[in-house]
Amino acid sequence: MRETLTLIQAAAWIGQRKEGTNLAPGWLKHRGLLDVLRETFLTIDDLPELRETLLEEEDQIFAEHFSARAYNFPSVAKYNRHLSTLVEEQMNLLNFVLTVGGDHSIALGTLSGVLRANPNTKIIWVDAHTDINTPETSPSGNIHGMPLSFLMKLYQHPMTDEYMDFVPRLDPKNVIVIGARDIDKGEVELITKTGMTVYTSKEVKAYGIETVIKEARKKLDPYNKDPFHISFDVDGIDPTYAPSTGTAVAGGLTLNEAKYLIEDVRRTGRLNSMDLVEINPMLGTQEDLQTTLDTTFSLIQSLKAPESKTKNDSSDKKLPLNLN
Ligand SMILES: [Mn+2]
Repeated sequence: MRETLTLIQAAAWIGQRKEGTNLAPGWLKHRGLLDVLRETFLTIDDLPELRETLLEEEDQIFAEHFSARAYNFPSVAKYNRHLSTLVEEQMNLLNFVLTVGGDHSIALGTLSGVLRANPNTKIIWVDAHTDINTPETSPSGNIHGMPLSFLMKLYQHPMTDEYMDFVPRLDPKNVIVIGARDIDKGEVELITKTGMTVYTSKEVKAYGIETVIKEARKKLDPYNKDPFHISFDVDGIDPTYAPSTGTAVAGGLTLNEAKYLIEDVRRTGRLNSMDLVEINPMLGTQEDLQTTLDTTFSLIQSLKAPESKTKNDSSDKKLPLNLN
């Protein structure tokens, strides 16, 4: 169980079109994020915020020559190349790496870093969407809906390949999406083609989160040996719990379901990293912001080690189970 946490603040927003996700790490810190983390981990290593540089000219030239759509592609790719190095370094220190976004395009960087450090890592992707569009299938052209396709190398083009050489290939059978309920037409085809497992939020309601996460883990990691990464998009939860996000869709996971999921994976002792993305403090009323904040902190508290057994743990200092 990793007890030292590295906090990476991925202050990014250009993977989609609503400014504000870049402000989430600073806002969360201002509202007490470090205190919440200190309750949950023994040591916190808080790295400086990683800001974007908008390469306007390069992005514009790219857009003029590219036949499909992927807005700000060079800027997003270069940001994530940098982020991947940072994540890889921190993973190699055997720290728990929590990356607070940012929009979900930052998963290009976090997953690349995590997979370079541990190629066997299994990914649990909590999201209202499946984020597997390519620049050809995407209705919006926003890269936050495309990270899985780039990671799986489903889209290859000399213009994008040139920027994506830092991305290792993610095997589709090493990722499971949970909570999806807004899947684009082109994505359905890609899901079928890759065989990626998706549990919709309806399936979570039907079978129960306990069954779904147990099945997901068994499928990803049948021998109970591999590390896990959770890429958590707050729009995976129902908007009643996390309204301050850019692409909210009704009918999501309850907070308790989301917490159970995180606690279950953490209990394996092999959850080594997590992303928390798409929080946008510029969206919603004061009440919406408070609700989103409470939810975010509650999700982070789910990381509290349920049975913090280390070799030297001779006292009965066990942390209590946190299942409510
Ligand atoms: Mn997402």
